[in-house]
Parts: sequence; C-alpha cells; structure tokens
Amino acid sequence: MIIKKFTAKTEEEAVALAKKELGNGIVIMNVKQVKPGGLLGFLRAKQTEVTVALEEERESLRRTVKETGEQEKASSILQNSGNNIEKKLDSLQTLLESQLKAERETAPVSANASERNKETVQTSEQEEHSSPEQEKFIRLLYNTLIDNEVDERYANQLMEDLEKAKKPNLPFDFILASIYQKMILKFGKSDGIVPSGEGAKTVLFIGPTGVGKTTTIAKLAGRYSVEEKKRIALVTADTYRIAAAEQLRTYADILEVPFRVIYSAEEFEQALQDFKDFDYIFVDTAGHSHKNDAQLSDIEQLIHTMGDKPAYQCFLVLSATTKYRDLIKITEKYKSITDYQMIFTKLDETATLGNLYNLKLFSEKEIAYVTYGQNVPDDIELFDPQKTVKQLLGGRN
Ligand SMILES: Nc1nc2c(ncn2[C@@H]2O[C@H](COP(=O)(O)OP(=O)(O)OP(=O)(O)O)[C@@H](O)[C@H]2O)c(=O)[nH]1
Ligand SMILES: [Mg+2]
Repeated sequence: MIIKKFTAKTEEEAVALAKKELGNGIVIMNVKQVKPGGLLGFLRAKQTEVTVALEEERESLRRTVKETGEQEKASSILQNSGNNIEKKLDSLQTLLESQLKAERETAPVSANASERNKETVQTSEQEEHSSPEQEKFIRLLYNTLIDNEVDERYANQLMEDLEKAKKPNLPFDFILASIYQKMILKFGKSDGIVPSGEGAKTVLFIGPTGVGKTTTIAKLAGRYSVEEKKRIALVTADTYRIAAAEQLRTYADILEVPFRVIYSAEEFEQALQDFKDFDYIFVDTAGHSHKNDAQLSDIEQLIHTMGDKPAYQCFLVLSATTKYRDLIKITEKYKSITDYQMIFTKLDETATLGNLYNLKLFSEKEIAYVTYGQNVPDDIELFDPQKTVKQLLGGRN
C-alpha cells in the first residue's frame, strides 16, 4: 500500500492533487489542518493536509491498464468506504487493541489458539522487519476472521497479502485499513435490481426450500410498489405446495398488485406478455433441493423461456444459516443452470457472516441483498460490504 500526504488550501484541492497523481482509486485516510512552516509561516493561511492510501495492486493496475468499467466500479466502492476511513475504523481499532492488551495480561494463551497460530508465529520469527506487537495484531485479525467462520484458505490469502505489504513500524490502523479495503474490494458491490431500459424487468428468485424466497419477494415488492411507486406484478411458478401460491397471493392482495399462477412455459410467456407494460415482474419459484435434478430442470425450463432477454435478472436466495459445504454445492449446481446474483437471508439467525465472504470468493457471484428478519417489507437491505467486513474484522454488529 502506498501512503502519501498532499497539502493544499482546501480539502477538495488536496484530494484533486492526490487523484491527479495516484488516480481515482485512492482512499482518504485522514484530513487535518496544518500551519505552513518556515520564516513568516505564521503570516500565511492554514492549509489542509490529506493523507491518502493506494493499494499496490491498484497502483500497478493504474499504470498498466486504462480506466476500465471494472476499475471505475472498484474506485467508487473504495471512495464510498474510504471517506475518512480512520473515523470508520476507530472503534474497531480500539476494540482490537483492548483485546491485544487483554491477551498480553492473560498469558499463556489458550491451547487451541496457540496451536492455530503456530504457523504464523514461526513465520513471524523469521520475519526480521516486523515488530512482535505488529505480529500479535495481525494474528488477532486472523483469529477474528476464523472465529467468524471465514474459510482458512481465504483468511490465509489475506494474511499473505498483509505480509507483502508489511513494513517496520507500520501503525495498526494502516494494517487494519489495508485488510479492510482488500476485503471490500473482494466483495464488490451490486446495484441489486436495476430497471430495464424499456419494458418490464423480469426478476426471478430461485433457491433451496424454505430459505425465504417468497418472503424476500414480498419485501422487495413492498419496497418497490409502496415506496418507489413502481408498477409491480407478482407471478408464481410454485405449484408444488397448495399453500405456496396462496402465500404470495396474500401479499399481492395487501399490496394491491396483480398476481398470476403459472403452470407451464407457455403460461409464463403469456404472463410476461400481459405484464409487459409494468416496471417489474417478480417471479417466485418452488424451493428445490440442489440434489433433485428433475426439479431443477423445471427451473431450467423457466430460464429457457426468458432466453437471453436483457430485461431479466435472476437471484439465488440462500440462507446464511446453511452449512458452508452445502452452500458450496448449491451455488455450484445453480451455476450450471444460469447466471445469478446472491441474496443471503436470515442474517438475524446467525452470529457469523464468514460464509458471505467465502461464497462470494468461491462462486464469483455478487451478493445483492441481505435480509435479517421476518418483517415485511422492513427486514431487507442492499448488501453493504463495508458493514459486513467491519463485522468480520471484529467490529460490533
Ligand atoms: N429469521 C428470519 N426468518 C426469515 C427471513 N426470511 C424469511 N424468513 C422465514 O423463513 C420461513 C420460510 O420463508 P419463505 O419465504 O416461505 O421461504 P421460501 O424459500 O419461499 O420457501 P419454499 O417456497 O417452501 O421453498 C418463513 O417463516 C419466513 O418468515 C429472515 O431474513 N430472517
Ligand atoms: Mg416460497
């Protein structure tokens, strides 16, 4: 990570200087007023000093690649997260430092933790540049990630990246900011449901049984129809259970939006035709076990009906409480059927969010929304990587 200070009359001017030199991917770490030095310095006006950081990866990217759409996106994520990163991470750092202090006072460390850290400790002893405090801090970050059920493989990757960026006497907040940014970049950011340029946008919700597909549709339909005053139609292809269609019909009645049950690909096409002047058509599907190929072929048929229409988005709904190994299998199975973004439900029922990070890295699919309760339409939001990364690094929920 490159860290550099820029001074100008105003904060805006200093940031502009930094962007001119380092590009749009910078993260603002700190802003402060400084007195000009030198003889007669006291006669001159105060200046603003802005400390910015740029990831080494981004720096080389900036030099070698022209500004691509992808890079623009990364920049905007960083900028959103970066505005005064110091302030945002303050409480987190205090928390980690107090843990560090507690650890120092309660030596020896528990057998389990010391076992887990053996490898890191050994490499740290060979590492001549890092201070023991720095090593402890990094180890604490690693343990926090593991406690939050981040896959060891991905936690180790982050640690390797940190090792590369490490310099003697690097302040804790730089280390923290570096890992924080890296994780946010890996998560990426989805825009969720985006309106179609013209005509209705069809949005399909697929996934295992009981994860909250229908409830999530109700939440989104509520948001879009009541708050955004959009024209919504609800369609269900879930004809497996008698109560399933009724569940969505009830929501449609409350929201006063049209509702249709479809039994075949032809009926689906007809529904899309009939609702073509609406803003959004939300399509509910029956929950399927990823092990049941016959059921999955129904979904494939629905998707086939959509063809390669651009006005179509598909969301794979997953519960944050599902076992990691099963989540891997599910995302893999659906990948063979269609492209999708992920929605994680039931965040309120789990204490650890490591699976969100694991599944993003494993599937390379974006996380669009998270839901955290049964209340319709309140308990849903667009996935916020900053918030999740902070939690994964030990910040408060
Ligand atoms: N705690 C919690 N419960 C949720 C959440 N989302 C949905 N639920 C509950 O999970 C249960 C199943 O929700 P549904 O929306 O029927 O799930 P589904 O995926 O449509 O289920 P099938 O259609 O049977 O496959 C219901 O009791 C919901 O209230 C959430 O974010 N948190
Ligand atoms: Mg359902």
